[in-house]
Amino acid sequence: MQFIDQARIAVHAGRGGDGIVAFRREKYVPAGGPSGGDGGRGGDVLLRADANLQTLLDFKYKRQFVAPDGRRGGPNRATGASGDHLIIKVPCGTEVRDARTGILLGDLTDAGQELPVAFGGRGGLGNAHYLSNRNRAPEKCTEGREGEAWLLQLELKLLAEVGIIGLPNAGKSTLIAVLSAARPKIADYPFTTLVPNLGVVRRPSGDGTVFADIPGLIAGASQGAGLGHDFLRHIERTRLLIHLLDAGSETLLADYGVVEGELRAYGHELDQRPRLVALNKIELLEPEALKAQAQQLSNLSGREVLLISAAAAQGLETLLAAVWRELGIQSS
Ligand SMILES: Nc1nc2c(ncn2[C@@H]2O[C@H](COP(=O)(O)OP(=O)(O)OP(=O)(O)O)[C@@H](O)[C@H]2O)c(=O)[nH]1
Ligand SMILES: [Mg+2]
Repeated sequence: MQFIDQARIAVHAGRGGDGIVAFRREKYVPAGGPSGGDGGRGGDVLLRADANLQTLLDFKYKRQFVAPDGRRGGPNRATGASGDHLIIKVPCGTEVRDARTGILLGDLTDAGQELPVAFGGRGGLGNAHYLSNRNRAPEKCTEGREGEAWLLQLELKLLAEVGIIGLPNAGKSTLIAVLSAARPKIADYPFTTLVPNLGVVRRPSGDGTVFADIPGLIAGASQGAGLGHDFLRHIERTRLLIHLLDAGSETLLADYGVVEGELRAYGHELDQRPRLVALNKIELLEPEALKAQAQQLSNLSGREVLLISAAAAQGLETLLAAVWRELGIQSS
């Protein structure tokens, strides 16, 4: 699945309708006064958060959005119809910036939330407005104003509820592949994963929960080393992290420390995020050696250590049960 989490769109609100010049012409009314109506307002452009959308993919194909113009004024002081507002649906969690200045215009977090991004132009005034004692038959009217036009930068932070983190090669992509329909690249070299992979894992209730396989973190990721920093940003909104480690590593405790240290260094309270610790590739170890590794890691982390093999599909049910428990989702 391709995941686009940035898009740039141009929005143009409707132009106001023009005011018009008209005079009353009625039977038995000799000198009809000015009766030109005002133009209608141009339509606004609004963004609305929609729970059914998960990506900004649609904006790859459609990037220009123009709201309808207001209509011209009519005779008999009739005001022209206003342009309808144009509503653009975006996924929940979309941040909206002015693309030129980078200024944050809003953050659409909740379904149904709306953000006006371009206001329609005012309608022009009809000549009925210009009636005065000195001028009983004004020929003057004004044009509608142009609607606002903006270039917007949309950014969607991944709304994965569960992030899988760990050093390169820990088996994060293998795990998301075995849990979901995601088919990320898997290889025995570090930094195979360059952008987060999302996968939907079915909950016991039938709904899905989005898991994200985050590119490997290395020491210094929080300062921008490796690929980690960009993607630490993406896990800011996860509710739960699975810290995955390679059970066969000879530096297991140091491995654990590196990733935890990066979470702390990144800030934004990432290190406060609930997390599970899982040892992967357990099928490669003798039971005694595995027990020793798990015990040491449990002592260091102060957490229960889950034992899994993503490749051999072992321990996955226990892992998922722990995930649902942490998320407060009933398992069956
Ligand atoms: N034996 C064994 N190998 C595994 C297991 N899980 C993953 N691997 C292997 O470990 C290597 C790395 O797996 P990936 O899933 O690409 O690791 P990753 O954590 O996504 O790595 P990066 O994307 O580089 O951060 C691959 O060769 C996998 O086949 C496992 O449970 N057992
Ligand atoms: Mg990977």
